Amino acid sequence: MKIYFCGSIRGGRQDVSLYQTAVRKLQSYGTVLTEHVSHGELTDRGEGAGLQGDQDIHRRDVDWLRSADVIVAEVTQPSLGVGYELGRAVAMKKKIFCLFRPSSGRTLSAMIRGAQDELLQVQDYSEEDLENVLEEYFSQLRS
Ligand code: 6IA
Repeated sequence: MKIYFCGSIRGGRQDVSLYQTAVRKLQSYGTVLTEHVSHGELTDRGEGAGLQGDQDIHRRDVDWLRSADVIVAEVTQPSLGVGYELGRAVAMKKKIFCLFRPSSGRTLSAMIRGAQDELLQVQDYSEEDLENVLEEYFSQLRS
């Protein structure tokens, strides 16, 4: 299974340790195409893994999105890039699992929470439940 993980880069790297936990868990279900999103050395200027043109990043990411079986997005830290990826993924009729932490004090965009349907699911969770909510989603996907 090919999994596309979305998390904030230039939107802010505050949740990078959670992205690492999510990616590690997701790797037990398949290939995570976007493992770099969880790399600690990647800064909010998006420079950590070496220089690459934004057009190349966009082209490669949209190709990966097209090839993905499922999209998992941590949406607590607002990110234009993640919102864009989700919009493209909805248009591609992909299965999408969005994870949001109410304990952040933020309110999730209505354009994400309001997009829930049979393909897009929004899950509120707390940090210590991250692996469990992923386990539940993927066991239901496989059944
Ligand atoms: O607007 P943001 O930067 O927060 O958008 C983050 C989302 O866009 C992530 O889910 C990524 O899939 C994608 N994205 C944004 N910047 C990059 C990027 N930057 N590389 C790959 N995907 C990106 C440059 C780092 C690279 C040299 C490894």
